[in-house]
Amino acid sequence: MYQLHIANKNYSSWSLRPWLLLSELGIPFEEQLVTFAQGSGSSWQVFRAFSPNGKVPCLHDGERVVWDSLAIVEYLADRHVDVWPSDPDARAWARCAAAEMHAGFAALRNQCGMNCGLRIHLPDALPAALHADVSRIDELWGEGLTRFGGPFLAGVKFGAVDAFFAPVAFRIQTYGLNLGAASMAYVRRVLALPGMQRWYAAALQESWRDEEHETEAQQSGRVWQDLRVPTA
Ligand SMILES: N[C@@H](CCC(=O)N[C@@H](CS)C(=O)NCC(=O)O)C(=O)O
Repeated sequence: MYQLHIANKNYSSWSLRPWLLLSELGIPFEEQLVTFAQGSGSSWQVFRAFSPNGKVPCLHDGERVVWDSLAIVEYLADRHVDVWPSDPDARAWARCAAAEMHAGFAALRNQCGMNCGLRIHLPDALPAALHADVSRIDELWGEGLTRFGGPFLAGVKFGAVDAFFAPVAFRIQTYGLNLGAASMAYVRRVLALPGMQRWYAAALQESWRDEEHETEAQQSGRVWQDLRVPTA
């Protein structure tokens, strides 16, 4: 059976992507959760025990080791149906959109780190780069939903492109970001997925706190709610 190495569910946006894809497609896997280590660079040393680049997620399939979320998705696509849509137009679009997420949206990733259990007020006027990222996501989602008819980004079925944007749904919830009506309806659909609900419930039960992620959250805006269980 596949073993998927991930980090804290509250923080690890890259881990969420393959975890959600495996969960929603009903592909059996064993989760190996290793919490972030305190201190800059310390996680790298810990994660190196199972991941060549010292990062999560990392998939083990017997002796075979596959690291990086996009490579994991492609590895799964070679073995399972419905990772990418079967329609060639939808498949090409889904791959482009997932690649754009994988390589881009730096402002959103840096200024609105995933922190599932927190609720944060951002300043009224979003920094320009963050505003541009949010607008592009709104545009991209609108395009996918219209062109392929929804309810998911590349058509009727949930797939890798939705998994790639799933952490954005948590960010929208945490930071109260506002997108157009179609995108907000899509966010509600993604948050309601059984896999997302399981991930979220587990994230709220985590009593670990990672200093670096917590500081980032404090710097991004005003934290007005913390729904997580208290620290251990
Ligand atoms: N491009 C990588 C990014 C992976 C990544 O940055 N993972 C973070 C956790 S969400 C990590 O392992 N950080 C540990 C560190 O940098 O020390 C992917 O797509 O998997």
